[in-house]
Amino acid sequence: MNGSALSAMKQRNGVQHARTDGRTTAELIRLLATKQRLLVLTHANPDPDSLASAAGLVHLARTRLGMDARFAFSGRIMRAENCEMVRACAIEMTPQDQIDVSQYDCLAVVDTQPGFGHTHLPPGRAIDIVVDHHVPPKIERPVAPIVFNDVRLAVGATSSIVTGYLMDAGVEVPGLLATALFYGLLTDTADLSRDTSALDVRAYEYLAPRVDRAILRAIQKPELSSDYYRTLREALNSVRIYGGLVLCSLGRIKAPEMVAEVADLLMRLEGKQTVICGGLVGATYYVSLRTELARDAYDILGAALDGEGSFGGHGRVAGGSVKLPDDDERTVKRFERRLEKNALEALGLEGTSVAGLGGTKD
Ligand SMILES: [Mn+2]
Repeated sequence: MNGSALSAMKQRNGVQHARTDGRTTAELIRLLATKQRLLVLTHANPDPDSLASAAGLVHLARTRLGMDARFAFSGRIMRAENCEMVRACAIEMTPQDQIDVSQYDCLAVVDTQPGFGHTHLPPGRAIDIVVDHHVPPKIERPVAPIVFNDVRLAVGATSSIVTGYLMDAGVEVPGLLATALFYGLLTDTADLSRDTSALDVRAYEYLAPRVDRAILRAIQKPELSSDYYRTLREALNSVRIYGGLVLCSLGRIKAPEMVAEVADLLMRLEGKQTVICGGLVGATYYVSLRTELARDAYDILGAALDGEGSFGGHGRVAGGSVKLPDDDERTVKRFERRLEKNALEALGLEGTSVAGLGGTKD
């Protein structure tokens, strides 16, 4: 095992301690001070942790350095919770395709890294700043070295790292931003129950008294459409259980977030160990995987997709998508059979009998 693999393993096992000495923040501020205009980017369809991290970095650059800073996103804001977060916390964001990247002399990427499939960065442009907590992707040919590369695998949320910068820099965090960062931290660490480092706890304690509790509550329990409940009914009817593996096909869905929602819900089913949910939007098949096995969710999903599509994730959670040749029902069924077969093989469950939620063999 080489040195970096060993240190990655140590970091996974939580040996790496959260940095709290402010040296990293000082480096970041020194870099920002040499720039005029900052563009903050993240992965497509940003989740609460990435939304809050981006808003926090923009706030740091504007408040501490007086920079012209902006957050640009690609894809769409999914889940009723995330839409409510953006609305209620007044997160300023511009669609990436409406941005003239050449107007910015500083590019930052938060909660993801160049090289990830779900991260669409301006082609040919060097990235100056990366702030993330995911295992770095293997990149064949980076455009240029990243000047400030703060990737902390032991930290549960990028929101915690960004909160650390704000604390170190002495920048006051207003209530709405504190609420966003707090929610980002809660979602990525499942209320501090997983992947939680000393920095996550420190950020939590710093943000907690600043949070607008009524807004937080509104974000966590937003209204849901009747369409949501209809999809849920169909999804539950389709559940296939193979021992500890729960598979669920949502068929055609309006928006891809529903696969993750149902996967989360099914992870509370007694007896489950791994949940895989899939659904079709256009001709793209979206997959969400959750597991409580020791094996990384990313590895299991990789084996289940067997080289098809793109995917990401870490720890107990992974997601991906595969562009199918067409949206014909037979094409979808064929793909789902492949996915099911690969998943059963990956988990050593070949030959296990199948049951539905009602317990009847189907
Ligand atoms: Mn994150």
